Amino acid sequence: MSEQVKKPIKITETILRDAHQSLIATRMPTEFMLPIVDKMDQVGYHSVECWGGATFDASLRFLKEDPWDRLRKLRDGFKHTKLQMLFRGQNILGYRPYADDVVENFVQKSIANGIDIIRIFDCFNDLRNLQAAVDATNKFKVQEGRGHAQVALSYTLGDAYTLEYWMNTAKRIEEMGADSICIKDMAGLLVPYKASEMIKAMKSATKLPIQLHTHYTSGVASMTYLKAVEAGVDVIDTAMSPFALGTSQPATEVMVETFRGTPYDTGFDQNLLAEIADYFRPYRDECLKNGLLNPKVMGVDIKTLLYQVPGGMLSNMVSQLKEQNAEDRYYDVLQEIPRVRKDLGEPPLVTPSSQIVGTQAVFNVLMGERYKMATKETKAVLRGEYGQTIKPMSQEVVDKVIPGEERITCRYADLLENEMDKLESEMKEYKQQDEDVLSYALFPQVAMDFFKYRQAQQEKVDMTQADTKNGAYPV
Ligand SMILES: [Mn+2]
Repeated sequence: MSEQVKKPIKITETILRDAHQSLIATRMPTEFMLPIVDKMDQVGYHSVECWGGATFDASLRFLKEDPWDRLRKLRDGFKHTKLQMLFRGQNILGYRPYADDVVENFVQKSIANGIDIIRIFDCFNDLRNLQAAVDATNKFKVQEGRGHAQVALSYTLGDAYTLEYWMNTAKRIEEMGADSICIKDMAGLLVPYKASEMIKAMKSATKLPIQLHTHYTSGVASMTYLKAVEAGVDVIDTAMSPFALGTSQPATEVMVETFRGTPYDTGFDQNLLAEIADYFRPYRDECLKNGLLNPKVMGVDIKTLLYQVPGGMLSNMVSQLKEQNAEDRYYDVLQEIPRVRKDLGEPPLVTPSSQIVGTQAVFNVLMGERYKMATKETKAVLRGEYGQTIKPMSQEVVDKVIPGEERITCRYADLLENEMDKLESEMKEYKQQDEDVLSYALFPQVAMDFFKYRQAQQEKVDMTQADTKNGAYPV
């Protein structure tokens, strides 16, 4: 063999979505993003992840911004780079399963407003919960001339999650019409040599491109990327250094330099990357100063490997315990989490299953008796509404929590009536664009508060203009 064939590794930049979601509770405002978009657009990224996950909720709830407006502004700025979003399958960007018409409508509006790649995952890896979103993407791909359906497998550990399982699932994803596959390792559980094994196995099972997404939480992520790239992975997710590492992704500049001069060389301009990093660094310092960025999330948390709990779930749990004045039960809850996970059929722990398992574990510990109280969501999981888990759920727990209730084995959304009309009728007095119905569908209360705020702002502006004529300036 002479020279090795060149295969530049492709990079998805996460600083506008997962990086700030993981480090500063998704608080980066649109106005801060826009001035650097032009430079980011010149890098040559495979895509920029900028939407989905918690960005939607946090925009409406905390930043008082219209998430659709953010998407349109980013689309205007990124002329050459694909925009990517994260999508929770049948749960869309929310926390409950929606009817297919809402899923389809959301996909259409996401693409129409600027999204190219939709990364779709299900917290149980139940592919039936991904089909509607994949079909919708394929449908509007034709109509909008844009759209790529990426199915993401939530990576987790357990006896049932064998190489055969991942290979079979990869084949089924190809059959369902997806354009690519992502291994989504939300807690940083995938260690380097396992990644190598897994990528090789999945590459032998499918022709689809494979992307790897991980977090630095357990400290192994950049080594995991190195082994995955050597094993043939096509795309990796990284974050610009000021918002990299810790609970975020490996640093973009570091991975670029790692592969320089190898067949995987990205060809990115390190000076350009440095200019982009210079833009974000003062914001990082500001976040450190105002407490938005807690140094605690920046180190290595090896407990994540022991308990397999994603970072976001740990911080939720800590605040739930704090509210109950029960911080001393932290380790009891940590040990209860794997037991609850087992009772519920050993699903991956990712939104929303992570919150469901975490909250139930807190209840089980604080009530002094397991499942003495069960949340609405735990009951829904046990009834089969969130889909099928890899292992059977505990019969004992089923009998205790939902005695005598019917359980379903079909795809839950098949039982749901279309919802769009009903949703629209509930909020129509505030509707200013079709997308508002979708915001309301996902976060009814939060969206309603935002609509009222938006209206108040608009009226204030009108009043000021009116009063300018009279020479009055009401505040
Ligand atoms: Mn992530």
